[in-house]
Amino acid sequence: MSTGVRCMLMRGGTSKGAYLLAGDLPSDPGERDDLLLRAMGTPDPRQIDGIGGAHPLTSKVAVVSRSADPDADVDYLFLQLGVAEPTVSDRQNCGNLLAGVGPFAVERGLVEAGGERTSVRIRMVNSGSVATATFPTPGGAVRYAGDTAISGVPGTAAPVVLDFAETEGSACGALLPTGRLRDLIDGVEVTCVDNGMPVVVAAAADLGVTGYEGPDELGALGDRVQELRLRAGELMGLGDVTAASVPKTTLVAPPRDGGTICTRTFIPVRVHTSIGVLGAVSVATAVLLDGAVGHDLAELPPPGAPLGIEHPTGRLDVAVELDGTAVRRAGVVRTARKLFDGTVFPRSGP
Ligand code: NQM
Repeated sequence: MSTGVRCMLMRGGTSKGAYLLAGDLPSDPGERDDLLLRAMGTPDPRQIDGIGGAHPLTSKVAVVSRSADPDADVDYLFLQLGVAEPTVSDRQNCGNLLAGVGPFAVERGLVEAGGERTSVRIRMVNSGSVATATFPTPGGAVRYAGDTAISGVPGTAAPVVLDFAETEGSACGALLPTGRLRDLIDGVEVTCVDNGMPVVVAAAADLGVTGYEGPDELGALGDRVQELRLRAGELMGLGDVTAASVPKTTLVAPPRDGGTICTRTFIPVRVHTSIGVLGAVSVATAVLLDGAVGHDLAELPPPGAPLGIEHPTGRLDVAVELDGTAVRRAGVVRTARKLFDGTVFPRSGP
């Protein structure tokens, strides 16, 4: 292992990460995590001695393997690595890195390309749920170039359509993990929701901001958000979430760019430059629920139309179909790109 590990660097949606085959990594999770920390250059705020990008959105790993589940083609384990802290967490999904998993599986020969387009059924090991990714594979090879633009990524690329089957909470086991549409925490009304990502939704105005500030202007709210999510984490059955990457917190305000709702998201205390895919799916689900925080602030589209989740660098359109308070399905369009394929050399010491 000290000589290097086969690794592909990919942009998945608005995130970037290292994609590896499970078989190329130590099977012991402790040894695996240690190797990944050394490969990414964690702990160090600059990750200068590794391939991490010095931000949670670029300190991510996808571990992929063939699936033994008859309902899936591949298994995808997402690992969020700390930047300055030596942490590795498998307690959340990542819908952005998910966009690269299908192409990676074809690139590595785990799945055969199926014609003009290929659909790959991906079991998200972190939550046990299955997503289907569909992307162009003309002539049997993944095509990354295309006309699809997503907010937060310059230029255009080929679309990766992600479909999520019904979920019952990714980490919490329920769509409304506290059993209520609203909870009152430290005088702030929140809705705790988990449709793929545990999120605490609060009105921006209740935290004394407009919700239209840029990420840099909201950094000072970090301590307040941490207090809120610590209490929410307990109510959601997640226990002590001091060092966990979930729940996220999303502040909502009325839309102002033709979308459904405006968002500013903390992951978990740093402000996201956009919003996570499954985070957006969870927020969209909350605003659809009559009585939830955000419902009255939203400009809801006609039934069946996508919900436009506005964020600091644009908008993420999410399709969510509900049946009462049960989720039928959710979908989103992303893009992904192979950036580099080769061997990563983890540093030798801790
Ligand atoms: O919500 C950031 C991201 C994510 C996670 C985060 C994600 C998701 O933007 O599905 O993609 O919430 O930590 O990649």
